[in-house]
Amino acid sequence: MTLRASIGAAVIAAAALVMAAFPFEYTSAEGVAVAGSTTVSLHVEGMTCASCKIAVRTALSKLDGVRNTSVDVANKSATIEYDPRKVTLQQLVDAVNRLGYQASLPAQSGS
Ligand SMILES: [Cu+2]
Repeated sequence: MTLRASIGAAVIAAAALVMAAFPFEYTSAEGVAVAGSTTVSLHVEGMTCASCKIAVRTALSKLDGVRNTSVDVANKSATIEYDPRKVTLQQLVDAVNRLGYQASLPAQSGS
């Protein structure tokens, strides 16, 4: 029956779309391909107290894909464990910057 055939075609098309939208290999901004989880330390300027620390940590935790965040005010850093398939490094930086702090990407260890 043609209806059944067209449903089958639609399912195949949908599957093809999903595969196209989610390529198998993910490459993070640092050029490191990671499966599921990666950790980055952002440099964060402007944090001065415990409230800043909580604000940054909370904002980061709200992002889908962020698993763990630890913020160190003294060292001006935020260490984030995240799933690069769900959230990008730029989104992490933006979340901190929206609060009024200045987050920057860590200097890459050169090759
Ligand atoms: Cu503060």
